Amino acid sequence: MMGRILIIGACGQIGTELTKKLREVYGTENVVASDIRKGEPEFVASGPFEVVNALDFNQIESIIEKHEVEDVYLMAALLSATAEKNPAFAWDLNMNSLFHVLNLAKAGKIKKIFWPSSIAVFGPTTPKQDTPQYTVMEPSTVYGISKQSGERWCEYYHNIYGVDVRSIRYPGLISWSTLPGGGTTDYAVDIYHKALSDGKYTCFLSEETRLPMMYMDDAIRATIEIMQAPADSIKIRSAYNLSAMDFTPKEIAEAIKKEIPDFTIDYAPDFRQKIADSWPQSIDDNSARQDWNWKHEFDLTSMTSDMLAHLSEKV
Ligand code: AKB
Repeated sequence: MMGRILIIGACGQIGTELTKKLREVYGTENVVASDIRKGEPEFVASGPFEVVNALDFNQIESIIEKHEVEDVYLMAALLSATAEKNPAFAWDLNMNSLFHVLNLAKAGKIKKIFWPSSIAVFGPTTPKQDTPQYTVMEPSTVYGISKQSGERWCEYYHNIYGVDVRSIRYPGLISWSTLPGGGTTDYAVDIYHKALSDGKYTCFLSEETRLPMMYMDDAIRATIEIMQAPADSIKIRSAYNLSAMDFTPKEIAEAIKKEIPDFTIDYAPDFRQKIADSWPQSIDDNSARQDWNWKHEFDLTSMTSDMLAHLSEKV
């Protein structure tokens, strides 16, 4: 039997859905969810769960030994907007949790790591359209600085110690079943909830702010596919650009209006505008498409129909 999988940060936006999908693929007992605190009782009861502080090396090591873990998905992180409010803690959490897992792999205690990077590795001096895999990277947020440094360390541990670490630069992620926690792209989830509950939404980004985005189904599939790919097809050991769609608040509002004609939007940009303005508008992800056969499925129209259908059932 293959070793088990550990997800650190399993109660977050990506972690919750990743846990469910990995359990479908590998069996509930083979996927251990963990987070700093217990999440929804239903989620905690749905399979093996451990309370783990991502900053506690010994705790992670003992859970790995207890459950005979082979692969770790390290999803714990402070996202862009929250990180700006607490830069020192963001740096500590985002970097040291990664070092713990990289060092466990270096010591031969685990075989494979997934660690999420982000479009936040790019900055105001990066070309904004079709941002290439290799380009100028001068991130201006603490989150982006931590992700860029993390990428460098992943590549270093791979090159020097042979650690099998794989990573994706996620764009903004949109999901009906879990809420985002403290990102700049969170508006693209809130807008669907408010469209159904209030028929209107006040957006914290301006109407023409274009950002790369992806539906969660695609993001989870990409995460599992990059981890399942043969090691020699993963040519990039920092992190892969990944793309599905890009849109502005005005365009997502228009897509919603096609299904909810009375929906209205207004704009009140806040501190997150500056973060969004420093990021790419669209991403060139040819390397991921060539190396491990990445293909997205959802665009703005199909995502909007799926989001509204699922959220309407919940209301
Ligand atoms: C954020 O907005 O901080 C995240 C991201 C793009 O990494 N969604």
